[in-house]
Amino acid sequence: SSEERTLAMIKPDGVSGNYTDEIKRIVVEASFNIVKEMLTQLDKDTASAFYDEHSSRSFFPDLVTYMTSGPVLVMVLEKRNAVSDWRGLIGPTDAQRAKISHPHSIRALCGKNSQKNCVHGSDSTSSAEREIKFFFKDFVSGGIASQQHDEL
Ligand code: DAT
Ligand code: MG
Repeated sequence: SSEERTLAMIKPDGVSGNYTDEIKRIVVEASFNIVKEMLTQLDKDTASAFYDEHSSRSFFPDLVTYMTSGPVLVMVLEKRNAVSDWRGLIGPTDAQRAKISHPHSIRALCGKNSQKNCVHGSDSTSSAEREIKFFFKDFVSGGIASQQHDEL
């Protein structure tokens, strides 16, 4: 099918700030199907591995501390053009910039700055594939997925 999947995450400040329901409403309103979801607490190793591409950046230690500061809600979202549509919906990395340039974006809604930006979205279809496998090891597109469908 033409359906595509992306990995979305509501980060610790989004969950603790009670934005989960509002973000899920936006997700459903934008015609995404939430095919998997998992509330989990990232440990240091997991957060570091997830953001491995940024491991040499100066902000990396703070990023790992932030991402392990509370529960996160990880979701697999499905629709046509899921990857770029979700990136469009969340807005730019820096939530302060998002409030100006993309005032209706999710990061404008609940993000604080370039670190505490409330949500994650895969940046490409290959990242989406890696990130979905990272959190849902036995979840492969088109296969057992339909049997594991989690209703809202
Ligand atoms: P995105 O989450 O928009 O894909 P990214 O992949 O460049 O952005 O960075 C991953 C995360 O790292 C980002 O969501 C928050 C953190 N981060 C990025 N740039 C940062 C910066 N300049 N200062 C602090 N944290 C930053
Ligand atoms: Mg990224």
